[in-house]
Amino acid sequence: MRLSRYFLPTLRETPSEAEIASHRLMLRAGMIRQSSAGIYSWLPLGYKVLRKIEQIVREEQNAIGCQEILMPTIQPADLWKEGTGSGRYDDYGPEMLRIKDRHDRDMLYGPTNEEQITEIFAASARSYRDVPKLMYHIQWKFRDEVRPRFGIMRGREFLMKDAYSFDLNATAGRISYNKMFVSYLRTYERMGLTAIPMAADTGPIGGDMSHEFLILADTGESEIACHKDFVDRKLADKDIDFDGDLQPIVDSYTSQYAATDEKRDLDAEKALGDDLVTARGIEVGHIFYFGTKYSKPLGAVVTDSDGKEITVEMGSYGIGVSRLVGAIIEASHDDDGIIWPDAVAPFKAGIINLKAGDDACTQACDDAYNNLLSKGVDVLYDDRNTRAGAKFADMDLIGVPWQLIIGPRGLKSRTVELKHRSSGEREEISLESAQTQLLV
Ligand code: 5CA
Repeated sequence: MRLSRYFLPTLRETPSEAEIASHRLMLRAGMIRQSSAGIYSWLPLGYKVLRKIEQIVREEQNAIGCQEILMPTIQPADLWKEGTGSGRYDDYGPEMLRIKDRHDRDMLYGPTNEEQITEIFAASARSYRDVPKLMYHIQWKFRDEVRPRFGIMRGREFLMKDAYSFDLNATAGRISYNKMFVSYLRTYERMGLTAIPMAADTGPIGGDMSHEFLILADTGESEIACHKDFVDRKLADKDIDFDGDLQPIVDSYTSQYAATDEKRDLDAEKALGDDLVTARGIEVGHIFYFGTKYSKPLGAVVTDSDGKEITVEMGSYGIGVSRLVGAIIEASHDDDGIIWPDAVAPFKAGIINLKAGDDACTQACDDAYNNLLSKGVDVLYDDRNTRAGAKFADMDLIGVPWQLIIGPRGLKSRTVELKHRSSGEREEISLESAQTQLLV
């Protein structure tokens, strides 16, 4: 992409309404634009990152046999009402956006999809052969939050991955829960994040087992406490057999102390002594096991091998896809801007033409750009006729991991500078080897 043609409305000034770094940087980097409180448009750069995060989430869900579907954003209220549905229509309160269609029928903009998916499953499930099943979708949700804030971090409209499991009994349900638990650890790791699973309250979703996944950040909304081993913990086993027994991995994570505000245990914390870390965290995922809470009222029943009717056991598993964009920035930025982890970076490399008016320099930049593009490297080429200083600042602000800086002086000896955004290191190397380095 040539920057001269790219819609990248960056801001020099810090927007006054933004209280935290990620919100500030997303506005300054031209990633989003507010439409109304807690509702945002995603501009090219922001949307590119959102799609990369979404794709990692998708790949990891597919890897555990969870199947992608797409349910609508608008649902009939009957699915939620007492008598015809789950019965939580009234309990959900003012967070739910309630709508009437032209026939005066009650509809709603989905804040989550337990009811909808249970209806879909119940319509065709017959016997024990129809379970286990895992399904997910990645769809916009609406919750009329009391205090939408921090940009897309606590939005009213936000993108969520929500998955649902259907099993014959609690033992099988636990296996599905464990699959998601371990898959989440892997999903966040791929994005360069260390997420800590913490026992959590279930809130309006319900159920008796639940874990939140939090990443540590000073600006997080939750106060947490955990064993210090969690802080940089990585999954030890990279080749996880998801059809094998995952309980030991789950146990190894859940046996160490980690709790959000409402679940904190001061005695346990005292016992940890110097091993205790208290911090703030951002909730990037939440998983629930709630048995028959939805399958019972919505009639999701199968017969077992003896022909006896069994109400299926369910769980639901959410990841805040749009929130992750902000969470990653909170975890990875400096005074100059965003530092994208490679896996979610909007572009792998940038080319900075230090002298757009110089024919030889422009030719060298054009050639490098075309060469890298032809080899499949996603490059942002700053071909604008502006000051070098402004180009450096923009490339750092939007956080491009590798920056190829090409100027007439270096070109005399066919050398260029290759800058690594995260380490800040700059290396003078030949134009050719700089390009080779970007191919790996
Ligand atoms: N049905 C369940 C799981 S599928 C559910 O809705 N869980 S949730 O309420 O915890 O939301 C799942 C994830 O969505 C949260 O962990 C959080 O990362 C994200 N999320 C929730 N509310 C918002 C919001 N207002 N703005 C941005 N992300 C949000």
